[in-house]
Amino acid sequence: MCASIAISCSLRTNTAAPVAPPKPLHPVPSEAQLAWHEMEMNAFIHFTTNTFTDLEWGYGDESPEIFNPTELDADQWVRTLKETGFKGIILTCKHHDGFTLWPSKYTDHSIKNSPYKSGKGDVVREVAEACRRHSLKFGVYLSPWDRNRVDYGQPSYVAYYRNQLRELFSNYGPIFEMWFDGANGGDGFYGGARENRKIAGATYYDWPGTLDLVRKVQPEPQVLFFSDAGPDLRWCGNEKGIAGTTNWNTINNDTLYAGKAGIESLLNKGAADGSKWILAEVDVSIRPGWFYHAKEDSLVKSPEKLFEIYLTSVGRGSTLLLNVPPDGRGLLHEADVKVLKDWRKLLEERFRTNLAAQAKVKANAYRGNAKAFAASNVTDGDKETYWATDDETTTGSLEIDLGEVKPVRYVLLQEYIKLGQRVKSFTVHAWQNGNWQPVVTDGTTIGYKRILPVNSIGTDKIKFTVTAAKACPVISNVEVY
Ligand code: FUL
Repeated sequence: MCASIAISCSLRTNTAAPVAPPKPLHPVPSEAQLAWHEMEMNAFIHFTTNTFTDLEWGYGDESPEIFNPTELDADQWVRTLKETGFKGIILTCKHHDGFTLWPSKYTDHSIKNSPYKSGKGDVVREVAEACRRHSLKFGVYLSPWDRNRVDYGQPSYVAYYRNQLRELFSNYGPIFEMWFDGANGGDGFYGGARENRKIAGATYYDWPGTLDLVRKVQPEPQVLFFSDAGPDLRWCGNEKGIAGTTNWNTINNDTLYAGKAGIESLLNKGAADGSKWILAEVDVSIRPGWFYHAKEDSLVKSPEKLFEIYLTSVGRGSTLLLNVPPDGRGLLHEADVKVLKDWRKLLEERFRTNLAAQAKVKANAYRGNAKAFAASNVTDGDKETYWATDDETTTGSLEIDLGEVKPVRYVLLQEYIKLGQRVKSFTVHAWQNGNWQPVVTDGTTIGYKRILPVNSIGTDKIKFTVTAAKACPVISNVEVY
């Protein structure tokens, strides 16, 4: 009796096998990379002797005695950055001049020989602790090029550099990102030699050995390494705040190494056939220089300019690393703080009402006709659900019905990148005067996030069409503002 009832029940309730989700398209991001994508905005802090000598690249012969911020308040830095939307901070613990913002036991060119707190100060600790208080992640920049060191260029310098990394990674809590700067301008003090020194960028530092060491000192949480060539994060190829309109998170890093000339365009775009997930970070300064100079107080970028940079970085699937340099008092300058706050307001205003949240969405097709992959998943506010097509279908479209004509300025798209970056090209149309009018005709990549400015149109329906993809498209979110 039971058996026959069971059979007829299963027929009635249609217990067909559930439709399987798409298989990942490799490479895919690591968990730490995914978390980093979601941070979206981090701040860079450039602070060292340059702040007091008015230079951008200290020569390495400056006296530690000039380092004397009289009102240093790391809490003001971190509080301001937290309030204005940043999720992490990367501090120049040592810039090219070689001066260390912590009392390193391996050098005298250090805060320990400055008047700051009578040589007892430690700016790395102050910033790391303020980050912890305000729940921001803390990252470090330790310049490989060191214009102070007598042995720069020798193997012993690499050992020195590693000792300093060991100090930073052992004593200041979890570090989320490690920034390796590829710059080497050649000339320097070098312990008094005052000469030009070049190193073989690809081999001198033995990066694999250095990274292994760091991972051993701090195995968890996983630190992400930034350099021109990764291995986790790559430079976006310029310092203007602009990721490529085509921005693949994938690239082949065996074709790259730190300092190699002519790779900017490749870094900017990535490679559709890349075998590694190495996403582009967009570093840019709020001022013309990376360090504070009083003469640049009137040249702080405007809130509108920062908004534009937000669109060309976060809006192109990258993470923004915005530099905000403290002044000689040891404070973020009033001019920068005002711009940051006004920019925040602008972001909130422009992205206040997501018109898609209340809209009806339909797709031309969805995976196995299963609800789990239906169009409505792109507006449910759940980043774990998505619209997907059948495996053999690499195109498809979504129609978002706003119900009535509304002014639209931005369309925001997100791929479910846990399953890889897939979309190669797409278009956006708006329904106007009884026709689909093209508003984006040449869209290429989407990735973690793509925000498209669409020129303030009035429309009641938006159509998003994937015209080509490496595998079936998997779209987790669509927003309309
Ligand atoms: C460059 C450096 O030379 C600049 O001083 C700055 O630190 C910037 C972020 O990277 O390579």
